Amino acid sequence: MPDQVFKLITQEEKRQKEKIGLIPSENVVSPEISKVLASCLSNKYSEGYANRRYYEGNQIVDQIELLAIERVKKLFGVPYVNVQPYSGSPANLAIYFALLQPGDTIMGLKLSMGGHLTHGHPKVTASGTFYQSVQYGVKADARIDFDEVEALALKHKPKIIVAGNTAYPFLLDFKKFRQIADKVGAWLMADISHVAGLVVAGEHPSPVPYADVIMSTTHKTFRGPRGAMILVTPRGLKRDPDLGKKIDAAIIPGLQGGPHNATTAGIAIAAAEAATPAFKRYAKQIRKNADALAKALQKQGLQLVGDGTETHLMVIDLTQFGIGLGTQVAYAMDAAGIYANRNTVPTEQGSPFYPSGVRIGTPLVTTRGMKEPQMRQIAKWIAQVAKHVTAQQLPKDRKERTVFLKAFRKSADKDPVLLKIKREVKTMTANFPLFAW
Ligand code: DSN
Repeated sequence: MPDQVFKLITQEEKRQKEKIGLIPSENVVSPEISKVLASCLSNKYSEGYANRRYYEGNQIVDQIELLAIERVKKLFGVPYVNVQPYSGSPANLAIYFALLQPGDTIMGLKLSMGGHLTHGHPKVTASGTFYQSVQYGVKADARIDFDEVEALALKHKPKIIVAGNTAYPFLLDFKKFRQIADKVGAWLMADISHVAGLVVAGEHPSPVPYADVIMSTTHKTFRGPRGAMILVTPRGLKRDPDLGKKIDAAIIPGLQGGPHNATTAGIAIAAAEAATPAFKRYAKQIRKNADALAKALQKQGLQLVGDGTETHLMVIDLTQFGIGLGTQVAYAMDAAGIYANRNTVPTEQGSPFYPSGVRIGTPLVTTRGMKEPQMRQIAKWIAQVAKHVTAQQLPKDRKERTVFLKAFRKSADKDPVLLKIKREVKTMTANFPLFAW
């Protein structure tokens, strides 16, 4: 009898097929990448690097890792690449470990304004505990406040400035970050996890001319397996010819053991896919879909952080309906067959657990072949859901809130308005395979 896990995987596949995935950091890999992820490569230990491993039997794995490195180098135009990080968070930590001493100062975008935990979020994270953390923010228009970045940099003299984000709808101005980094002699690190696929396709400026070191996860717009890569730029290598070696040493023995070889093979394939004209078309369509979705949401009366998007993502600001309603709107959207994630807005008056926004993006639906007409329909459904469920306000008391949301979640699954949308969503998604490109 097959293991219960297979039954659960079948259910998960059905869920992914029937629902609309709008989490901007999620995507669907090609059948080729799926195949290598399930291959014999995951049987092998390969601590170390090609031609200098601690374990025997890596003749083939060495070739695969070198292939992945060469392809990524060529794709981004950089001289040094490490494809072994397990994911984005350990990769960022590896960069800090390579370049900083404990207690040195790092600077990153505030989590509540679109930054990432690993960019120095204070108290609860390793990056905010082992290092002095200074956090910059955004202006009233939701764009990065470069006056603040400069003032903080001059005051605190960070060793590293992080230009990166997870919920920021605008293009990153790497040149401005570079100018500020140069004023204080800081390393400039770009975290392009969200936009790597857009960068490759020319839909987002490249950090290569400006940053010293670049980190990217490989599974978001880049549409590869879940993993990460660290790129050293020509500028970074000029500043420190040993930078690549330092990054390698920070990964192993610094932070990790054996690399996940199946993932490495998946990165090699993703890099080849990203070099094709089809991928360029895909990235262009991500942007077109994001613009169409943003405009349609606004037409439906919803507000967006920063009034729109220049990338693949946007954050719906629900404060017009009340404070902290992101959780219940995200629950209700899921009940209606559209899954996203709750998110803080820059002017947040709720909390990270009960924030006032919902973050959405178009990489996954674009991979399924959806275009502008589908975006307009999805916007109608989201607006319908938001207006329907925000009439019920979140209780202020913490305990009452938990009880309310538990009951709300249960009732959402039986709500006739949400069930009707769920049926309509299912009819739409039936026409879009998970991987259409
Ligand atoms: N979890 C990723 C995201 O959703 O943006 C970042 O780590």
